[in-house]
Amino acid sequence: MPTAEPTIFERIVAREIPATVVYEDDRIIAFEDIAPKAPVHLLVVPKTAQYANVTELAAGDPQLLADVVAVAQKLADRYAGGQYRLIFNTGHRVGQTVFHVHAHVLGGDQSEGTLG
Ligand code: DGP
Repeated sequence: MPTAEPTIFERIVAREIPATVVYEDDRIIAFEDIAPKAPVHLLVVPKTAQYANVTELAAGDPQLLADVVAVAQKLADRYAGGQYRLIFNTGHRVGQTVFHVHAHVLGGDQSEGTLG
């Protein structure tokens, strides 16, 4: 079976390109977004490249989705006083650019930035 070009997030998981990693376990990695849209802007990413978006992840591995949410909460507790927005862009028309499921964790003063 032909293999697709690895996504940028697979290359971060493989340490082929650098990132500021703030959390990692056997199935999930989290790192700072390269273009932050809020004072705290982290990406929580399942290491598997199997799922392009949150709908696929929810259908294919609901426990992994629950674990992504738990990691988001843990990171928000650590970096954003426990208050945060959790965003899964789904589809290029709403701004999804990396088709490897990931959660944006946005914290800090909401007036300082939005995803757009
Ligand atoms: P989305 O638009 O939902 O597909 O979000 C993709 C995010 O990934 C976007 O906010 C920018 C971030 N991003 C893209 N390339 C890199 C990279 O090489 N390193 C890091 N840390 N973040 C990246």
